[in-house]
Amino acid sequence: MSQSHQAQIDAFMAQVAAQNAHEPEFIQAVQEVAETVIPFIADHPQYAKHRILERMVEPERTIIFRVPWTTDSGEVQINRGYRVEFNSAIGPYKGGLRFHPTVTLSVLKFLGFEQVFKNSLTTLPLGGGKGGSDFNPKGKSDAEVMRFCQSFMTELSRHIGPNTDVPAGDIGVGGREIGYLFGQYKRLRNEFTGVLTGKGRNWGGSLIRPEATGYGTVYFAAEMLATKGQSFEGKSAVISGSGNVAQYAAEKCIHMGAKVLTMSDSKGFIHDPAGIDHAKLQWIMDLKNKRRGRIQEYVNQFPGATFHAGQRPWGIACHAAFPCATQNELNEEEAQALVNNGCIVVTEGANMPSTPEAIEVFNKAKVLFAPGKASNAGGVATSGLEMSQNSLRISWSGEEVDSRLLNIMKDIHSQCVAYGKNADGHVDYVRGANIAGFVKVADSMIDQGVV
Ligand code: NDP
Ligand code: 2IT
Repeated sequence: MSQSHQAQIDAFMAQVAAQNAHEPEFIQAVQEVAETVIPFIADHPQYAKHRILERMVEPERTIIFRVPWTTDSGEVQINRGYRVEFNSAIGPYKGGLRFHPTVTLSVLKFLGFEQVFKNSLTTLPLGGGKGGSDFNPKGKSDAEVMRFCQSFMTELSRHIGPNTDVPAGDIGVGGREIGYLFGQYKRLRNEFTGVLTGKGRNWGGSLIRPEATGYGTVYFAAEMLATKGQSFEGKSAVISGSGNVAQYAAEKCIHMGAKVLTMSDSKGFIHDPAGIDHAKLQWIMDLKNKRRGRIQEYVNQFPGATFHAGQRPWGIACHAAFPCATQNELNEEEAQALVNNGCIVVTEGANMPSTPEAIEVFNKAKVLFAPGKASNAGGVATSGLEMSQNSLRISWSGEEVDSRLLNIMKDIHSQCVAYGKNADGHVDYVRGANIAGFVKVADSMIDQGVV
């Protein structure tokens, strides 16, 4: 990178850091975009003239609210609720809700900022937003989760709508929570609309939406491997997480002929050298989704496997790695271990799971590396397909949705290659995703004037 580009990036980031002090995750996400997009803007001065990037790092609107609710024993609890409506240049705000004790404004701003680029890459008319709460659904009864969701939606309902802002799930928000949120919105507004995605099959949900993020991530990884003339047949895969994204990434890996060696949760990982097959994965899905148990219970059921308390799975030798749990869950040392053990492709199912230092390691080693904003976009893309079906008041078959998802992932891959291919043929998917995502939003912002 030239010295003058570096100076521009440093000056831009100094301003962002000053205006967003105490928001480390947000600054990390902006830094990654600035490093790739500012050199591009240098060759396309219209974006500098309209101060597009400066506008893009400022959310259009941030809503923060009190969420009071009562436990089953009658105690009053108070949580904080958020919705960051980041950018609506190409469509209504769209993005998930996260319920987890680590939720802060910084975390939701990083997620909302990345969502703008991701949604642009999907080819669909979706703006970017994110929301959630520091509420912890773990260990709560269904009735407590319902009362929390109803209180959360009582305030959120003033700010969202099918043409304004359409939330969905993320960590801690699955089908159960979307149901309670939708029920309360409908009751308050007396209106049955597609205001949320990830809905139940009987009341407007799309087939394949639960599977879409994990499936899409593996479709994207298959496209990456295809650039080297390779496939998943006979390869080994290491997956972190055991929630929605991890489960369906595992399912698609197994479909494609890979051996899945690990899954994890926040307490540690399980390693099954024989491979997690369809039957074992079904057992994990029941454990996590119905019994709401912990991944370590796997080793009691399948004694060939081992549980590694407090550890992450990146030390296990594999061809392909899929971080599918949370941000900054794969650091420099762990990236080096993956490279040393022969890993050739790293495809992010989670949002920002690799630290900047880890990404540097992958780049140096010329490992195929895809950032979540490209490779996990299948979830929000299928949410976009759910919105289309709701507007048309029809429901497509699973095959129809799956084939649209596959085509969208191929399209995103092509966009990354178009903007990210280096002179030596290596594809920098981070640069490709950031620039391709940026251009569509930036051109739309110019068209719409200074708003
Ligand atoms: P789930 O709540 O279904 O599962 C989350 C998984 O990650 C669980 O196994 C959880 O373990 C683990 N996890 C969560 N927080 C931490 C933490 N701080 N440290 C270690 N492990 C943790 O969420 P999803 O599967 O939906 O989301 C996973 C990732 O994928 C997130 O980054 C999310 O933003 C991203 N994503 C999700 C999409 C979707 O459609 N759902 C779409 C695109 C991206 P435990 O049970 O112990 O907490
Ligand atoms: O990070 C994400 O893309 C999601 N959690 C899915 C968002 C959506 O609106 O489906």
